Amino acid sequence: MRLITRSLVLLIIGGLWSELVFGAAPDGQEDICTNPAVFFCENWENRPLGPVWNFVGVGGYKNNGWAVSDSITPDIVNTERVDGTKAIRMVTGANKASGGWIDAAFPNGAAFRTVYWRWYVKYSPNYVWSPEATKHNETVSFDRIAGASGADLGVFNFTSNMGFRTPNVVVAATQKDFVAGNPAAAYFPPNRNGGFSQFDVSRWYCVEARITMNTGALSTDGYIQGWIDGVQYYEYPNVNIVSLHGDNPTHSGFFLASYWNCIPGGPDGTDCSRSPHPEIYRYMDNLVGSTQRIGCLGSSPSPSPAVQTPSGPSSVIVQ
Ligand SMILES: [Ca+2]
Repeated sequence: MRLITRSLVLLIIGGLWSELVFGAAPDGQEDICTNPAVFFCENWENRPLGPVWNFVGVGGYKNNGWAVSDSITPDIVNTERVDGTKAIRMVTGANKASGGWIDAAFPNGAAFRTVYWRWYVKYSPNYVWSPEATKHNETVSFDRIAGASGADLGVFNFTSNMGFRTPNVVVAATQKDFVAGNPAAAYFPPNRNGGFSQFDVSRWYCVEARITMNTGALSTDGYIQGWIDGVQYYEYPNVNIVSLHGDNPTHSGFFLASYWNCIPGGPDGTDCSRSPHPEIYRYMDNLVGSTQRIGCLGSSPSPSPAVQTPSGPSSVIVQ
């Protein structure tokens, strides 16, 4: 599943940012960023236009700054936005598998068993979905023994797999069923409120994932929920999310990918001769990480349901 090889270098510069905030959030961030439960914010408003490379490692309010893989893309644009004037444009070049990734460690070295994270996403009018996997965003989770030099145990959120456009709220390449050769069991597709068939192009969506890691490597006390435009389409209590590299896995950062798996694949899914596509964009804005439900801009989200009927991902047929 995970075809990106990378050496994660989390650049942390700058000083301490005051948590004592009154009124509007600093750096032009959205108001919810002043909530004590919110630990991460990025809406690109205090970032320069052009390549993200321009501000690699530069932090801000509840933001440690980004590590960047490519000097050209992704970039900050003013042609699309949810708030303010700017958004990030994730670029997948014509007949390419990737246009670069960026990632950020949580401020103050924080790591959490449970994270909620919400962002807005919009696909360009010419966007096409991969016949294998269209990546999206991921939580970063390291091997607890090896640390940042070890394997990334993160889980992808709102990805699409096997040529189908239905987004799966979590795809974990280190989930036990995935490792055992049954990747569909780790997809966690929409299973509530009539399901959600696909993202359309040329419109913004508000998406939010809640991921509670399992405590034991093989235990099934993880919990997954997901919302699109404030509607809960995903509900998976009692699941195993990460199975390798020990007990008590945690989330420690966010990762934004432009990756698009090509067939037949080549060594890293980079031979796109049999899966040609144009240059395509995925815009994103208003990224927030929290230990509580976030909701969409201008909304008051309902709390997470307290009691749910157990249903593991293996019982769901992937469409
Ligand atoms: Ca913005």
